[in-house]
Amino acid sequence: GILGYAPRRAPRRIALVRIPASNLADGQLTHLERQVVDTALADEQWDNYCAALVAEGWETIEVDAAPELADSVFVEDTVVMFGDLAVLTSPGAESRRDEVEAVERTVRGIPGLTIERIERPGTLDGGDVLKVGSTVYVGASSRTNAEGIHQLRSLLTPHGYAVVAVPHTKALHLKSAATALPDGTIIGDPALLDAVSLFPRFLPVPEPEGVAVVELSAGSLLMSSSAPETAAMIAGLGYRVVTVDISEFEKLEGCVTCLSVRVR
Ligand code: CIR
Repeated sequence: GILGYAPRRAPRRIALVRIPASNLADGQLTHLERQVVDTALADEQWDNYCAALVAEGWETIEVDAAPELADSVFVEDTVVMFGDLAVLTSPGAESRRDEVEAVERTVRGIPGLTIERIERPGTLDGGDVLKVGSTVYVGASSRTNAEGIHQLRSLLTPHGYAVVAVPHTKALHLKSAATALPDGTIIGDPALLDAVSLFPRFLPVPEPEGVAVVELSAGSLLMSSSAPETAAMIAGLGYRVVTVDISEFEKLEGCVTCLSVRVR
């Protein structure tokens, strides 16, 4: 500018993504029956998912492909961000442990982050970690054990976060059953939650695929096109809702949150 002001630029927003593995159809299943996965369609849906992020100003960084790690597309489970603190996880499924190494390399390449990790015998999947302001709800699920929760609590307490552990037995991850609107209201499917009363402000949604929202930008949310009634309900609350078809990932117990990690 003429008086030497630096031009104002929107801060860079980075989202990590990871291209689907060739053996995607062999991904872990816990609560669903195995269905035929159309891998060509999955690739197309993944492209559209990434495009939806880019259209809202996100820069996507691809973690190196892991063609033989079936669940590697679900990158959310491998690292959780708390401001500039990145916590690498210790995935609870044996088949998913090797996913973390390449994610760590990618995260180390992003300047300004502090990196910590959950260590075995602790296990923790990022899908079990629901951040609402300075409260961090963690599902004690088949993937996340007491030691993993204990380690996360030790890492986060000095940073001013309260870690609230939540028994979780009816769905794969806590975020398969509940996520949060930008105003902090937790939305979810009561039938998939062990203890809804733990949440201070809870709104039930009409469809199980409607529990997951990703905040794209102020007032804009990304949701699955499998939950039209929920999308309409949330649009009615004053949010702009962008939907993407992720049917092939839903067959593998994935949702909109798990296909990316919003770094900042
Ligand atoms: C798994 O069972 O680990 C994958 N098939 C699905 C992971 C979905 N991740 C998530 O909801 N955060």
